[in-house]
Amino acid sequence: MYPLHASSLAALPEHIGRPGYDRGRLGTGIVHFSVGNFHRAHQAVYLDRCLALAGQEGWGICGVGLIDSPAERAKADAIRAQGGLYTLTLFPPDGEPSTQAVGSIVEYLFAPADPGAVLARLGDPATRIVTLTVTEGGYNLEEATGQFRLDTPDVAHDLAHPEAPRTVFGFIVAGLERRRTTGTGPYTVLSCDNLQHNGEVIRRCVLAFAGAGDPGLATWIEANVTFPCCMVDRITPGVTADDAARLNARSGVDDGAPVFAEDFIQWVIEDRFCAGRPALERVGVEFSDEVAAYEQIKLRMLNATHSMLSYPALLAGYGFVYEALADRTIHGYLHAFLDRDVIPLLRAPAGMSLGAYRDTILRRFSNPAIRDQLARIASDGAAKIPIFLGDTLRALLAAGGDHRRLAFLFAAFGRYLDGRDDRGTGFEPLEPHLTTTDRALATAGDPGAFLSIANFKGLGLEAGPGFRANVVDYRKQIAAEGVLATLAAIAAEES
Ligand code: CS2
Repeated sequence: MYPLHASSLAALPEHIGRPGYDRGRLGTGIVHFSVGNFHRAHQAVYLDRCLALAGQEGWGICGVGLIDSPAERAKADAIRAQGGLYTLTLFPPDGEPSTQAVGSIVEYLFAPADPGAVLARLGDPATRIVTLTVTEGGYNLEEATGQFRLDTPDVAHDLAHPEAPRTVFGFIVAGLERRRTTGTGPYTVLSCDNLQHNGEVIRRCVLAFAGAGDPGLATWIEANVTFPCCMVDRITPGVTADDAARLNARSGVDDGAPVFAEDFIQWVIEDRFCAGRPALERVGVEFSDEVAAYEQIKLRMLNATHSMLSYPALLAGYGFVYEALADRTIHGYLHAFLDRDVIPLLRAPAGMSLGAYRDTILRRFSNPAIRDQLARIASDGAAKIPIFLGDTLRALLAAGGDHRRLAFLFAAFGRYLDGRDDRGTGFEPLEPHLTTTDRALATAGDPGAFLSIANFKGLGLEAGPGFRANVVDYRKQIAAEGVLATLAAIAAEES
């Protein structure tokens, strides 16, 4: 096995791609919060390509870990031990996988151990962009109103201790405060999470947080900082210990933190960077004024289909996305969802075919080399479902449209919260955003009670009185006959 660290790069075997630049000459121009697998398979890869171009050496990434847990500490140690290097293996739907060593993360800071170092990096004039992937549910928003919450313990802590923040909001705002006082000028703040208008959302969070501490700072941010929206896309499964061993055995590299992904990749960004940006347009990133349309289509088609899939498929006993896609009943239901429930509500940007996009999504999900865990996609459903399915549901309810597939999905989610599949096998739903009250509702004897959890408040379920009744009926049918029989019955009504 070949080791992976800065001085071993040249010795890696021929078939491993490696950085096309001298890492020793890189500067840090970007600070990224939450270095997950997705960041390492997406943004860091575009930057890796970009750093190989003349004049782009200043755009290395400083990764920041925010969560104080043993797993995150171990990850920080693994990333640091390899000087930020890691291998990424891409699995095309047909053809041979390929592995490359990615070199764009030049520094890694673990914020809970040293928040001061993160603030110093943010205050450094070389930092010109701050990016974040803190998950869809990580924006600390009030469910019903969408307003930023100032009363959560970590935010309250950060408002009281700007010198040692815990949250991404505390860091971004304290960093901007430094730059205002020192006259360094602003940095761009770029959210890379799957949220409609993600730039607007992070802007709202940052302004609310800043305004609560110092209204003058909020005014300065409003006038100087830009928050571009962007659409990000690459399916990046979680990496289990087995996956890591499999990836390392394939590549021959002894990587403490390998990543794998599909070969598809896309990033569409609004070109509004207040302090300069890398030449990303030269490495495949699209800059567009129509980001909202791309975001909407991706969230309402790709991410929504993931959500539509994961709960029933887990209940049916499947573990991976590709396995479930091979089930004709499930495939047909997803196709019908996209075709009948979603596409008629969307308008494609010029030159894009929604039918072709639908087929691409179903093909990408069917790739057997991408062992994407249904449990990963199902996790945090309370936060993701309103984001990915909310607009479609509201539109169908308002128009009195066919909401059977969505009612079925909610029924499956309610049953999933019970933690038992159709065969009676138990599992632990990963739902970090459920409150104690929510959990009580989810496990109440009443099969419709979970529809009242806090995160579903903005869904307008009361606008469709038949919806709740349908959800309850489907829950009973799933309990009696199983998810697949219930789905088959819905499909049979159609033909
Ligand atoms: C998934 C996404 O988490 C989810 O629910 O839909 O992680 C999805 O794989 C990515 O957005 C693909 O770009």
